[in-house]
Amino acid sequence: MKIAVVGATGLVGGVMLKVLEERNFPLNELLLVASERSVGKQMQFKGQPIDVISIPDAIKQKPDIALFSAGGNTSLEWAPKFAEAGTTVIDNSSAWRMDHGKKLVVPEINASELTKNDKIIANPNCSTIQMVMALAPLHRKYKIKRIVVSTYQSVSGTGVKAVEQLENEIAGVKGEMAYPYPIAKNAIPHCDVFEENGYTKEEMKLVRETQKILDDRTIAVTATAVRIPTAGGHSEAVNVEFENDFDLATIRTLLRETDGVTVQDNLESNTYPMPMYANGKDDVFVGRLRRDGSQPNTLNMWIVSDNLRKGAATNTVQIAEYLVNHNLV
Ligand code: A2P
Ligand code: 11C
Repeated sequence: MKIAVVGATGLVGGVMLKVLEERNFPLNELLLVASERSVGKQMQFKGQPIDVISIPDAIKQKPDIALFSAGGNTSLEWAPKFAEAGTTVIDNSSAWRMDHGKKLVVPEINASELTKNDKIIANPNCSTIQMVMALAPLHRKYKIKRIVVSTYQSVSGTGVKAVEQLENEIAGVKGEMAYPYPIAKNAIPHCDVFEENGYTKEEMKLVRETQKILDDRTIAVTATAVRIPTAGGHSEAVNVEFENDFDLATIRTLLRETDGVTVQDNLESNTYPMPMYANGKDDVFVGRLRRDGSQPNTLNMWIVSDNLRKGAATNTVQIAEYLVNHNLV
């Protein structure tokens, strides 16, 4: 396999390289691709130096798969050109997610939809991935009616500049601002841009992407997305109403049996998921499972995951692994 990582010098690109290395992805050639600014720089993969190349140079080399994390505009412009050259693109930006002809894939849930004809495959948003990982097995058994989700999102979701803003503020150093306000000692109810309906784009991703991945437009979703001063790992308080009644013991069993989900829920030992411990791990951690006594068939839960791993790089690499293992490239 010849694999290209487009956006290799970025935050998610760097984690993609780490994940490819850790999982020993079956590749015999790796192309590291970034903007013209980075062409000629050297990066390391498995201890070997590799020169960063431009997108046009990468297309000429016709990689089998290109993992994209270079922003929505780069994807819109270049993913179709890779696809024309025969490359399968797995795109981490929001550019193609809601496109009718494109699959939006969390491998544990819907990779079986993929065929050889899917040349541009979309990777969902981090907040959506961790939520549907925990909800998909419950939806299959009890059928979800409505989801109310509030997020507590790490600055790493915004990018390097935001991580630097938080570090500078903690160190008491003046620097560039990625947010319109300080983030240290603060909570900013504003992730991504505002849409005309008064919600942020991040909030609407939780609505639209969840319905698409779970393949059920009848699921009602409403979201509030908040940025908090954590360095890695998004958290979510999720209130979910089912059509059918459940018992908590079965919910715990279902989640324990779900690949990629770890239940951390023991009140006696103060065990519950936290971003500090989810950071750097690939699983989605679920805890604080409890019945919502205010209405029937409703569950409260707390979901935490590393937004750069399962929320981005790991999920993208898992899609690539699925394609390779099923001879779809
Ligand atoms: P570069 O480092 O050369 O700017 P992040 O999400 O952390 O900001 O990273 C974005 C990634 O996307 C970087 O690797 C960046 O490369 C890359 N990138 C941004 N714009 C382009 C572009 N027009 N063409 C190719 N790569 C791009
Ligand atoms: C955040 N979820 O934490 C965003 C980052 O749609 O791919 C990823 C944005 C996206 O702000």
